[in-house]
Amino acid sequence: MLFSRTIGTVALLLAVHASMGKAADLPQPAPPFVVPVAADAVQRATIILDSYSYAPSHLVVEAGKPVELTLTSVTTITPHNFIIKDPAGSFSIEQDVSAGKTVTIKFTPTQPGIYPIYCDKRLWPLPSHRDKGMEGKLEVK
Ligand SMILES: [Cu+2]
Repeated sequence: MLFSRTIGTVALLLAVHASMGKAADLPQPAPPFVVPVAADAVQRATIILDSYSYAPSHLVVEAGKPVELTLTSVTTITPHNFIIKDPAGSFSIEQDVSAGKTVTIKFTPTQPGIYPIYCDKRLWPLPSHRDKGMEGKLEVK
């Protein structure tokens, strides 16, 4: 009897703990965007650059297949860029995107991992665009 009551108490505490965990997770991060693989095996996505964000900001791709990203700026004055680098050196992209312009970049990530994406533009002495939230990540599986 005492045993079953103890089990019941433990179950209740676990349920309370689980619901507290959910509440503590707010606000939710941007949902990951799984980049589709086209018939030619290229993983294509379009990213909108604004002040100060990338949308989508979290891309998921497969290792060993080319990634082609169309970068479209929707700003009227502010220039941005798109930086993503593999510390091991397999790719290194630093692409300027002028206001209102669209450019395409292509690279092939070979190592699974999470690579930061960011804009390092800065109007001195203001904080960089990355500091203002213009960052994202590429998740390579
Ligand atoms: Cu920027």
